[in-house]
Amino acid sequence: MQEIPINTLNGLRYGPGHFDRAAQEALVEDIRTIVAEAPLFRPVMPGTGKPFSVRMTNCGLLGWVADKAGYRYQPLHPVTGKPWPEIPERLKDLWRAVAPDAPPPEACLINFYEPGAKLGLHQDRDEKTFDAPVVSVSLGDTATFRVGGLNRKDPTRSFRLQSGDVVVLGGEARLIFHGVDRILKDTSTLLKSGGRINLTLRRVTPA
Ligand code: MD6
Ligand code: FE
Repeated sequence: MQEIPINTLNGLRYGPGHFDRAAQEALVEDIRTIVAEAPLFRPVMPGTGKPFSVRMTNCGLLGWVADKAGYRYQPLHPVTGKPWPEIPERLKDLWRAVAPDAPPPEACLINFYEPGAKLGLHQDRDEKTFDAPVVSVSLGDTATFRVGGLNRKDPTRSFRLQSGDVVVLGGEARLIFHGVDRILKDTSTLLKSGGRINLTLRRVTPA
């Protein structure tokens, strides 16, 4: 993992090619199993009700949802009313490897981007603790990932996330603004119909 200093903050780490092709394929299989049990849904912005361009689901004890009422973590799928499936062992292994001092992850948000989808600049701050990092895995088409500082107006830089790459936002960088500008079409053969999956593992409650 390489440390990427961002606006003088430490704690943004980048692991290019952390997962090889075989591991990426195994992760996609894990995700297919999860999506069969916990179907993708399209969240809407609180207040305005504007739909996100990404579709989502979760695994873990808690899942992140967004609807007219707000952003929150909840133990049940908003459509099926069932508990979220378990976090795959392969992802728990990743968490232990990159966040050995943190308690186990409670939530894994699964974002699915079709070509054209994006994710606005945001902070991950709906958790009740910011002590643990947020750990992400990219699968499928390459994304341009933008990272800034602790204030929305701070300068940003962007870099490409390819299939198999891992990003960790921890330490001083735990609450930096970040987002996905665009998905670069046909840059990966991992997903048969194209697009991109991003997985983010989080600790939600204090240990
Ligand atoms: C994405 N990622 O890569 C969106 N959040 O599609 C995130 O929002 C993210 O990559 C927290 C930590 C790492 C991330
Ligand atoms: Fe995020």
